[in-house]
Amino acid sequence: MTDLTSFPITQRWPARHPERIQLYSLPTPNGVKASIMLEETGLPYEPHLVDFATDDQKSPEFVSLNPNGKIPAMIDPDGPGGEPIGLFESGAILLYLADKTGKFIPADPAGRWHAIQWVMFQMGGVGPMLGQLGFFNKFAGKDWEDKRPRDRYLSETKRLLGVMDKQLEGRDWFLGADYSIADISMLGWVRNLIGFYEARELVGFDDYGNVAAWLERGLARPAVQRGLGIPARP
Ligand SMILES: N[C@@H](CCC(=O)N[C@@H](CS)C(=O)NCC(=O)O)C(=O)O
Repeated sequence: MTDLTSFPITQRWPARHPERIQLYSLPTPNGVKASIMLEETGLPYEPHLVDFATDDQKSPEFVSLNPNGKIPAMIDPDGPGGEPIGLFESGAILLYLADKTGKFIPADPAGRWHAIQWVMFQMGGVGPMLGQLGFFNKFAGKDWEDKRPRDRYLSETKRLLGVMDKQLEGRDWFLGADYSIADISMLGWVRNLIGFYEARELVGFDDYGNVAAWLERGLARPAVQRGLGIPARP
């Protein structure tokens, strides 16, 4: 019987199936990277809802697994050498699950590095910039009279969409014919930009036809649709 009691997070979110991967998350653009990947790979896992309304992500139990206090985080009871491993940072989680399963990352070294490169592009650019644009367009920042902060993130978002659009010219997915963790890292962000963040008109999304077609292809995947709702909100 797998024992995860050495992970304090399991005191607040008990593992009913400790032999399965434990996911601590919420369906936000960073959270859904992990749930989509888990759904795509078919690995057995147990999702736990981390509720921002009660600041669960800052609780001592959560911070014991992720000192950065942000979702997603996970425990794989069957980590390297058969020992349990805890992980945070969605990019690291995607890479770990890709390596564990050999899925959604090319086997050849050059292709593998290209996948990592686009995941880094998402982690360092797409996530932070689109997230800030969301803040200034939809949330507290929208009331700021000075529009220069919003416009800085707007122009950077448009620039990034341009980079993505160029890469997707003549390609179904970021790496070409094969869907990969690069796509998984970005789908939730672009969906949020034009959905929840209500920035479709603002960024002129229809100017980025390759990105729009890619998003549609991604959202048509059943595992993506399932992952977008996991863990279910109360
Ligand atoms: N670089 C981190 C970012 C994680 C992140 O920003 N998560 C957000 C949700 S999308 C969060 O937990 N926010 C709650 C908070 O900051 O308190 C990753 O990719 O995992």
